[in-house]
Amino acid sequence: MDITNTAVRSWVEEIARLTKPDRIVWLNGSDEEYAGLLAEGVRIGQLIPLNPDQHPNSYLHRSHPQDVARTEQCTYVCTMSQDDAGPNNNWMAPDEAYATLRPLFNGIMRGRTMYVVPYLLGPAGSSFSVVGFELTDSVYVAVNMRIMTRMGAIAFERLGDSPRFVKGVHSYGALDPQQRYICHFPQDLAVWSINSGYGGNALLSKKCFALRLASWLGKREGWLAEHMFITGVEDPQGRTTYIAGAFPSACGKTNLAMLKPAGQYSGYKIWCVGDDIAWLRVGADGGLYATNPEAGFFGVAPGTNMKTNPNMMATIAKNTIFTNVALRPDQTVWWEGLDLPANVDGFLDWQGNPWDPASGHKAAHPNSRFTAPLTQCPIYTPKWNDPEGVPISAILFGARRSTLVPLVCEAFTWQHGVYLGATLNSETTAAAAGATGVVRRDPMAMLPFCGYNMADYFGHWLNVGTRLTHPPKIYRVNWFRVDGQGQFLWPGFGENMRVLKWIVDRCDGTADAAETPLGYLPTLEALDTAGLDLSTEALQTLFDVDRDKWLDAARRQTDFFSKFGDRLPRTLLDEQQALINRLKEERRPRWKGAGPRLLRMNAGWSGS
Ligand code: GTP
Ligand code: SPV
Ligand code: MN
Repeated sequence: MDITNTAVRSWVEEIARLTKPDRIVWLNGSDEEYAGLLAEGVRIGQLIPLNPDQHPNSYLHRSHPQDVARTEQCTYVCTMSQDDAGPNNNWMAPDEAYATLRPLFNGIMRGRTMYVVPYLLGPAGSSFSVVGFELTDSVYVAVNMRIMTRMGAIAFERLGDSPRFVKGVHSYGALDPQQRYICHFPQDLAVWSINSGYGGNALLSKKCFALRLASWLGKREGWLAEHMFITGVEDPQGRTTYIAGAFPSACGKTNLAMLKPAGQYSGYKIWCVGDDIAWLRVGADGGLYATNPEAGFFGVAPGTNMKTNPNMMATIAKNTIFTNVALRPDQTVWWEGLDLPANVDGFLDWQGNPWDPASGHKAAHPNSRFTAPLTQCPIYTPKWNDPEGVPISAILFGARRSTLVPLVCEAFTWQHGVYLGATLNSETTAAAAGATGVVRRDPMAMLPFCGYNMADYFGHWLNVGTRLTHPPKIYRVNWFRVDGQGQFLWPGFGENMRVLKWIVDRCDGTADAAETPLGYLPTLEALDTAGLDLSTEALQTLFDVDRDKWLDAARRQTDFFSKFGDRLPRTLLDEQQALINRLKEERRPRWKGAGPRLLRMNAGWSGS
């Protein structure tokens, strides 16, 4: 390739002088090149070819057992001042970070190939889009980037002579977890990552650029980079309502983004625009518009099957890279949630060891994943490529909460919605290293991904709201409430269509809601529960508003808010106080449109 952009050339030369690869390969994104990369991956043992009949052009990768998830403790935001990174980020001064990293990168690519991966995040010709480059010595990273981004010549076309591109430098190093760093330098639009090959640590287009650096850019330029799926709900009349939703890692974005409506909703169509990241801007008409900067899915394998997510099963039927799933003797893949055959002889677990189900350990790693092209999704929409993005009518904040939080609740206003997002609590999952099931604050599902002080981030959200002439409605949802036996109360997956339907109808102004201290909850008449195997007791729990517990929860938000000191927007404290006041109000039946059944159900609020 003839590289005429001098800024790119001199930067690649600079990094090559430091890392000293044997070879530099500039990638152009072609099919032949991709085939060559896959062959190279097989040759060096990073990729295992799968059964060509069952999994055409698909491969299995087994990672280092200590390198299976994002490592937040090794992730730094290196702003000049620590306050700009905020209490939500690990911080190192830029000079100190470079001084730590340079010796680690020095000569690290000796005997290796350095791949130069050019890519565009967002549609060609869109004002949303930004060019990035990743320099990596990992062929696994290179092939994943080919799936996850618009990779190759398209990036050079967009960049022209411009020196403005995101500079990603990655080496899997020695995969040493003790020496692992993922450092972000917003001022330089740069990310340096070493000693991990795992998705979110190593595919620098994804969380590092499209969220951490992009959120920082968005703050400066007036837009938002969010950990959100984007999906369109087309009603039987052919009108499509677009919804964006932020749920923490492994809390259901991918599944909701390509939901298959259950039976009675077969007249509705779901259109998938994206499953993990959204860039949002205020349009000329005062509406909020979203694009998905990515071109593929890096999804959680366990739990994915024909019942929970048939669209994803179709998406990953070919041209897919599987990471840390189990392998059957016929070179097909398996994970928990797929049918388990009676005979598991010859099954290898995610580390390649013979698997014994009786041992109690899982065959696939709980954070095992697949990487597949977005355009293979049967319900992907060409709107994904629309330079204008799609107009967003509703924003969902979802979390994994076994207690307290109702199935769905609508914010009174944009500001109240920002408060609902800012106070999101969720149980930790296997997507990040560390204990799972621990409740932690994860504002807007962005705790690990916001590239600057979250106090300023909340302020930015409030600001964007003032620029919207018709802001989307904001909802908090929770599919993960459990009963006394620890069983999920809500069937979830395709049945989440019932909740989406209520939300779409709310956006149209045709669905009823009851006003509660938390926000608007659906009246039982408005939320379709017909045909569900749900006891009255279960429904009661799903919509219960326990005043005492909520008062306690609202008060406990003070600990979190106080971490941000004076930088926190007052509005959030006002919203907290307003919630406390509403919860303390005497049982005043302020219900608007509440059905009698709901009134009975919400005894905790209406007073008993
Ligand atoms: P990241 O890719 O880590 O950002 O995750 P995600 O938010 O896209 O989560 P995903 O949709 O992959 O779901 C994660 C896990 O939650 C999977 O094991 C799913 O089976 C499970 N899950 C998703 N939706 C539901 C639901 O509606 N109900 C229940 N009970 N589980 C769900
Ligand atoms: C997540 O953890 O939220 C993911 C996977 O989507 S990763 O790319 O590793 O961030
Ligand atoms: Mn994610």
